[in-house]
Amino acid sequence: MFRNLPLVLDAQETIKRSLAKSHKVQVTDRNADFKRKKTVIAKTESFATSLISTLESYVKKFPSIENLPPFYQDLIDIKIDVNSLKKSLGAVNWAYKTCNNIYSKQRKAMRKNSNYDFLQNKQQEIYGRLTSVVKQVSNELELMANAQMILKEFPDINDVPTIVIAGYPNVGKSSLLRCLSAAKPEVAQYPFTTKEIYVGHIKKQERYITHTYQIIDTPGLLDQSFFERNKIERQAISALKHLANVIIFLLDPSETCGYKLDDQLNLLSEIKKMFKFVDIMVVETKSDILKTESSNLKISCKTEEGISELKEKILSIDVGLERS
Ligand SMILES: Nc1nc2c(ncn2[C@@H]2O[C@H](COP(=O)(O)OP(=O)(O)OP(=O)(O)O)[C@@H](O)[C@H]2O)c(=O)[nH]1
Ligand SMILES: [Mg+2]
Repeated sequence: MFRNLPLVLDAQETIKRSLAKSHKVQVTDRNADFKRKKTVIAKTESFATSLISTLESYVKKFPSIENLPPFYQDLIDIKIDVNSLKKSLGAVNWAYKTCNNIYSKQRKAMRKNSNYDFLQNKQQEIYGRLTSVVKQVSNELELMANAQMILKEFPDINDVPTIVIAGYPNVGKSSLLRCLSAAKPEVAQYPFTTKEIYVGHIKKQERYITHTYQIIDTPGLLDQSFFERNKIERQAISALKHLANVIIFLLDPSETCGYKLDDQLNLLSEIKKMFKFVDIMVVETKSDILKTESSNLKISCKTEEGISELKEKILSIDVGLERS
């Protein structure tokens, strides 16, 4: 979603690019004296307008946080300090306006006077004043550039039926996403391996129409109150809250995940309370190690037991499903 954002450069690089552009400017005039003067004016114009439009584009092209879908707003809130980002956008906007004001005044003075020395002095003055304004917002530009890097890493979420896999750490959520789709989230023996949201897809062909289902792997959750949740866990809660049409809640009755089944069941009741209006499919993992007597679907990513049945259940989810 944010892959094509224009790059915000730091203060030095922003200035350097506008200078490089202005160095390329050439003016033709048969009269050598006119040519010299016109060249100073044209180079100054090129530098100033390029710098001003660059600053303007940094602010204008930055996605407006309020207009983003709520899941992305949450992610921004979790991963970026929104207040600092807003302040930085304000500061860079100030720099854009200030440069614009300085140059519009100085530009008139340059046009009115044809003395070469005066023009050269004015050029130096304009370069000096504009670069000093840009340098004043160098920290803010850096913060915006960092925020952009984080935004570019955000997962692409589409408006299609969405199944969110949730559960305790280490129960096999990422293994299941790997089993169901082509996505390759990291799988490891220790808890809290997954620190981000991962998205995979499965498709269903119905006559000439291909329906896509989005499967989302989330970081593991412990049974604790929302306020104790760290930033990684909050991403999982946000995916459940804003994206899930259906939740697949994984239980690991073998407890090889390192957590008691009772604690996992407590989390399940919490999730049921939090998301009353979302369908929850409870699925038991690691059936190759242990199978309970319960009526829950049992799967194993090692032996693939139950995987095609689970896939069928997912593909039978109503594709016109609206989020409740
Ligand atoms: N025997 C067996 N082991 C499994 C199965 N599924 C996952 N595992 C193992 O369980 C461990 C954790 O698997 P992951 O898929 O990383 O678990 P996770 O829930 O994504 O873990 P976090 O990202 O830390 O929350 C790994 O060592 C897997 O190989 C299974 O069906 N059977
Ligand atoms: Mg994982």
